[in-house]
Amino acid sequence: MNLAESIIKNVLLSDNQNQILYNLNSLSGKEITKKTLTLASNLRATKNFLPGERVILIMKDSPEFIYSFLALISIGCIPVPINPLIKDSELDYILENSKAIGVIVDDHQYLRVHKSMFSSNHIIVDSVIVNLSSTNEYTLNNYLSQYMQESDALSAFDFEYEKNSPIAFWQYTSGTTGNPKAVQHTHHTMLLNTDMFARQTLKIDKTDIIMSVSKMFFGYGLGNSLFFPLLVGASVIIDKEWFSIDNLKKNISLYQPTVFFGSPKVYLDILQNEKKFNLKDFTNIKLFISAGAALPFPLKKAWKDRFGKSIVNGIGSTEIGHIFLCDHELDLAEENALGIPVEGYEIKICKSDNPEESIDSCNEIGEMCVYPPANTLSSYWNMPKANREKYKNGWYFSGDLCSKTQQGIYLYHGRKDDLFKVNGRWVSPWEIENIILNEFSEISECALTFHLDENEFPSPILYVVNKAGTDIMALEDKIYTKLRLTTSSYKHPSKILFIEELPRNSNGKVNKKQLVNHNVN
Ligand code: 3SK
Repeated sequence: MNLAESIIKNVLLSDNQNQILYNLNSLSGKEITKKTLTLASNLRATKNFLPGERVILIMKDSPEFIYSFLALISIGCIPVPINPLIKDSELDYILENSKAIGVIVDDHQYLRVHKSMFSSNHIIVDSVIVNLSSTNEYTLNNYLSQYMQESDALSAFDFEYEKNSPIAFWQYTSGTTGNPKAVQHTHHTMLLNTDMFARQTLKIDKTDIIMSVSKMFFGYGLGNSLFFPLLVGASVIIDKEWFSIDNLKKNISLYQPTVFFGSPKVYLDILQNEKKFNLKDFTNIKLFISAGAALPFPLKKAWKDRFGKSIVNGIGSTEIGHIFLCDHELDLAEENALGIPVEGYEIKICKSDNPEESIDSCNEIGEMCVYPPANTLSSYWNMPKANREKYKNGWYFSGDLCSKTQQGIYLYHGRKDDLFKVNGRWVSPWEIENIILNEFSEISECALTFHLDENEFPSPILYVVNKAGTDIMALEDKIYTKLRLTTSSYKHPSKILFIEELPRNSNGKVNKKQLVNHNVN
């Protein structure tokens, strides 16, 4: 079943009254799907928007994001949403790597996409929908001008494109090599996750009003704000602004959500600004969910003490598509407890990279591997080596270190490799180290790692071994200037420490673990 077809038919042919609530406006789910069909029909008539072709979406959360994304899937094109704050150099990489034939941008992104395409020798055109393979340019309004009647639109449309490709959409994720990898998702992935996680586990239904702090360019936000409401029939609050406490408070009091998707950092920010909130603000919210990073136990406890409701802690990944393990309705005592698998997902702990060699005994630590429901296993685009490493016999190797208790509860023991998350987003040390070593000949070695701040959130720390006679203050300034120009700010070190040598293990490899929480004061 085509993913967009399921959503559109579910909305148009049901009695769901779901609303997209935004910016003091609202649009019904039916309006969104009619726009989707109109845009899809007109895109299909445009040369180059052919099945299997990738189209990059650089948009803030908006109704336009939703119907552009769905229209592309409807005609077999593959939408690739990316963070609107992405650096131009990263955008260049993705444009090149994806071989995208088009870009859909919202107005504020318009000029920077031009700039980026200049630098990567793509064809420059003036438009909001940019067709990279020709000099055509369009605005969404051009496309929507031949508005079709709902019934004509639906009956005239055929969704037979799944035959050409099982892939519905891509999401880029950072990997150990530093370059982002495109995760290819099938049509079934989010149909199943919505059913298993949103409908059956969380029991979200059409009476709910969903609010997600995570934006739709990220897998967590895409599920929360697009798939869950449109497939379940719930309403959703979307906001193009980035998260702030004032904005959050405004949206809560304006729209009264019943389900709230946040991250550990968001819950901490709310607690730190608790004077701005009162219990009344949260009375309609029956479910608080956290994902994107490990939820520290003291934070979970402080939230319950303050607001009287538990936060559901979920573990998900871009490769699986959404949350596959959580602690919903489990009152767990262990501080590092993650919970149990979401129905439909099998989980085992492996002690080697052979999925058949799983750990049966309790409390032994290994890598958590996930076997998703039929037809929902993803893969990386054009990365055979990474595919071999992460996907084996239908199992996805998550890189999370876990153990299992006798009661079947999974416990967390950190990440297998050096990657770490800052505010829910992956930081690849290699990427930063490479930039620095390439740029500064006065640096002989460097290592990016992290320390846990006073709230137990990871914060990047850069260790630098410099050559004798270097002006350290000037070097520090130059490093920050370089990083500001080339990478997103969440990857920047909160501190740069100059040391004499990096610790090494017996094989001569840098031992980063020794640097984690090394004295940084
Ligand atoms: O936690 C995550 O990293 C994640 C990524 C994609 C989709 C959903 C989630 C929770």
